[in-house]
Amino acid sequence: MKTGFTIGAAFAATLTVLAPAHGHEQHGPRGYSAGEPGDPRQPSRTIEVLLSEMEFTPARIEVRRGEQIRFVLRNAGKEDHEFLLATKKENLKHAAVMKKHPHMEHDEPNGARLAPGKTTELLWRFSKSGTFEYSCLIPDHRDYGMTGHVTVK
Ligand SMILES: [Cu+2]
Repeated sequence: MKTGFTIGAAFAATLTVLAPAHGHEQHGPRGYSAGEPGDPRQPSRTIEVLLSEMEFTPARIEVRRGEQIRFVLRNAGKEDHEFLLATKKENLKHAAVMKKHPHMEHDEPNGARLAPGKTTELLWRFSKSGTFEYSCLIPDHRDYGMTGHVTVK
């Protein structure tokens, strides 16, 4: 009597059911909380933003839903600063992580870290309406006032 030869294979098959890998926690399943990376072939409006201790200039901007903005970011200060475009909720969560890892670098479509005197550009499409933020999450900078607001109508 030979029984049980196929049991092993059937058992193995049930073990292949795995939870999907958890992506980068900051991003939702469809990408970014404040819209999406821009398309360089589409028209855009340029907005220059200066970063310094401890503020963004301008600290408030308004855009139309669907509008594409070419942010020209310049660190006019004496320390490193960053510009991270997200919802307030996401930035607060991210800030908590950065308290533990203050030298965390960002090289993502929705953010940049700049050394003093540096300039960079960020192309962004505000595809969602609502209120979003750009904030510097280097420990304490946000608390000292380094947050700007974007209203998307
Ligand atoms: Cu800063």
